[in-house]
Amino acid sequence: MRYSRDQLIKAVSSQMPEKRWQHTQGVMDSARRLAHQYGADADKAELSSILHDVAKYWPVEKLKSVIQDKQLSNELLLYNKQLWHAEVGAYVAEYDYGIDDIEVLDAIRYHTSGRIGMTLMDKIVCLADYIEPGRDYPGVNNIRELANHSLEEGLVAGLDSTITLLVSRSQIIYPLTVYARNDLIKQLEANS
Ligand code: DGI
Ligand code: FE
Ligand code: FE
Repeated sequence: MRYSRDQLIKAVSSQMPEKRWQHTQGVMDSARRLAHQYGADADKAELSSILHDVAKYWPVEKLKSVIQDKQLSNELLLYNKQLWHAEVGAYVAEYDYGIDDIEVLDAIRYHTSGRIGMTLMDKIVCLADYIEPGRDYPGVNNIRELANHSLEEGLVAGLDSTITLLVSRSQIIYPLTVYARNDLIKQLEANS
């Protein structure tokens, strides 16, 4: 079945606590705004945002079994469980909600980790997730300001804040996050 925007919103919002749905709405608004500013398709940015955290409240065992059974990135299982909802979210978007746009599916899949060669849509959704109006963590206003003039600078600052937090807790870092950050810095250097 093909879902209309309203049907999708209804289906996704009913699967999460009110607070998480408010976060999702914030990401939808921020992603639309970034898409307008940086020349991306605002409807696609919004669609990716509606679905980006669809699997956030799945039980860990269910996330794990989908990653194993559907042969998604098994490597992900070696890293923080908080990364798993992104990969499973892309799967759910494709198979439960009939999304076949690879730009949208990848923006969902990489919204937490980032990746090397992030597309414009990947960048917009990942950064919108960092700066949506409901976010409140040390440094968020600096990331919001950077986002006003550069997607890459905003993302480097966002990924740095995540990496710094993980380091401060002596937690494992998913290597793709480090690669994503390094690649964005290389992009900035190439354009300077
Ligand atoms: O789902 P959200 O809370 O909206 O945000 P998210 O999908 O960006 O992140 C989920 C959490 O994953 C984030 O607070 C930090 C945590 N995390 C754990 N290990 C890693 C990681 N995030 C990244 N980017 N890389 C990691 O290795
Ligand atoms: Fe997420
Ligand atoms: Fe999110």
